[in-house]
Amino acid sequence: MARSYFAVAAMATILGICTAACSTSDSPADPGDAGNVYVKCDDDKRVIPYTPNMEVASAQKKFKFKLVSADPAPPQKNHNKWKIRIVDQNGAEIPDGVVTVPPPFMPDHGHGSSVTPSVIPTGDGNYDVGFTSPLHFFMPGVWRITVNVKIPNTVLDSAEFYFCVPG
Ligand SMILES: [Cu+2]
Repeated sequence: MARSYFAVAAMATILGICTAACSTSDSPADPGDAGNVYVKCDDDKRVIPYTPNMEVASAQKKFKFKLVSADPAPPQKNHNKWKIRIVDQNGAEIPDGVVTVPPPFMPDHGHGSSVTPSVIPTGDGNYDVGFTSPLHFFMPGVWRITVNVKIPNTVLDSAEFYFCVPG
């Protein structure tokens, strides 16, 4: 009897902490991880509206990072495939350097996807991302997709794409 009372009390405490922590969000329309409220975040200041061949500024300004096309377009919940293109300032393919895309991250929720998307070079600075292992946006909200160019252990340049995944 006493044991179950404490179990219930402990559970209530955990839920109380979670309610306080999980309700904190930069985006008032985002219900967090709570569930089934329709998420509208396309007016979020970080989010960029999807257009084919969209380019985002990179951290080091060494290379140009372009999202050539997304499938589905615009990005949607669950599995996504992107064609990206990364070239130097003269429009030439990066001679050496490996492109990596870590698992997408939800900055407002403090968690990411557990899936590391595949990155396959297809020539002339083009890369298929998510074709054999997906870009997995498993819930609605703001997602950050980071693209790195590395030579093996050093990041030469990187860029971030922010998208609102509705749902
Ligand atoms: Cu989330």
